[in-house]
Amino acid sequence: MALRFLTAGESHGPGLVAILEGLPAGLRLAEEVIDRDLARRQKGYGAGPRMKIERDHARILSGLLEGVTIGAPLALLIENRDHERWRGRPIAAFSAPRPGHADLTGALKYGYRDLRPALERASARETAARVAVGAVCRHLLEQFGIEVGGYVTAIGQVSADLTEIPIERRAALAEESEVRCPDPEASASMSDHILQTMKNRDTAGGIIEVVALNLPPGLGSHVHWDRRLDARLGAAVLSIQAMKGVEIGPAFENARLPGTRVHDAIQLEDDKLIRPTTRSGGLEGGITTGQPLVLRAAMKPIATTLTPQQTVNLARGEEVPTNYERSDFCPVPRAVVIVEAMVAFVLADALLEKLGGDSLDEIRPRFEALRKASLHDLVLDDAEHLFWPEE
Ligand code: EPS
Repeated sequence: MALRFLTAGESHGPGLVAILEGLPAGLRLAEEVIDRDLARRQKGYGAGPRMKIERDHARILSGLLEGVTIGAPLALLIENRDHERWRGRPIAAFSAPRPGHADLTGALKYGYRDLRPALERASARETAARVAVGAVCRHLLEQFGIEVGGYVTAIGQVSADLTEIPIERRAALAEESEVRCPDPEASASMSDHILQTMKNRDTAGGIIEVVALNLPPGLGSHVHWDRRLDARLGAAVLSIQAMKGVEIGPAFENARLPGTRVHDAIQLEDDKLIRPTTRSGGLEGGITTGQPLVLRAAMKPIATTLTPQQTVNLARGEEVPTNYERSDFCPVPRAVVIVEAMVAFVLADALLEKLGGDSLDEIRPRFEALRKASLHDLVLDDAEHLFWPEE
């Protein structure tokens, strides 16, 4: 692993902190680059009232001198504006866990005297810190022409039809939609579905697709389970609050088809190796093929519902309905930015691991020298080999 990060902070505490370690020196960076993604994360139909309170801004506390990284850890601070309303005030007991949240499992594990500590750290507020880290990683990838973008493909029962929209245009089109969906018709139905969900005092989940363009072949590896890029992407995305499924390309659809209809043929055009279809999702053997990388994430409807659910008051030992905690109705449009962030982090890590080097100046020529998907970059000798000689 070349890059790593930590986050700290509670949802209603003073703020969130992230430390990103492993960035090369020589990357020009401004807080605005991070704030742009933080603002995108706050915007989306179905967000709760908290997003009207916060104006997320990341302060870069270290690792940057004269606006350029120095190879040292980058420390980021995002203050919680909402904290003012909580500081110095007694907070009512919270003893009835919400089914599906970390309230019960967290309390069972850590032995809390109140469920709030579980809620505070499990909350998706923490994803603001991840998005800040992801924005820096995205900025690094952009230095090499690699783009990461995402969009919503389904909310509840409403699915987008993306067959006519080229993969390169989807993320930009999605930014024009309040539900971050590039299909305008589906967008309108998704907004209706979210409105209906709010009226029903319920929550809605959905599916997010993230695409990475212009990746070089050769990131990740087939040689060990924890170096396979699909595994690293899967773990990173499943670590996001409420994400319960990940697929690379149309994996679940592929599982129902015969092999001859699933795999992307290999063709020769001049001396370039061409793949006419993209069903692999851009990864073969845990390694990038050089095609667009496509990842989908399934987000469950969040656990905090206005309609009470059945639970138990753990302090009093009696069955009770859940109490409503202020929350989102459908965070799926906002969560696109979080999935992008985790994908950008994994790809930046894999790129740095592949290229090595301590500064951008050192890394750039290595990127240019990478093997491309063409015959003249390969060294096959078409000869017999004695791979396992007699002892
Ligand atoms: C969340 C509940 C809401 C959301 C929060 C996640 O927070 P609060 O209880 O403060 O209203 O707004 O998301 C964020 C704060 C955020 O920044 O995305 C939860 O229960 O997970």
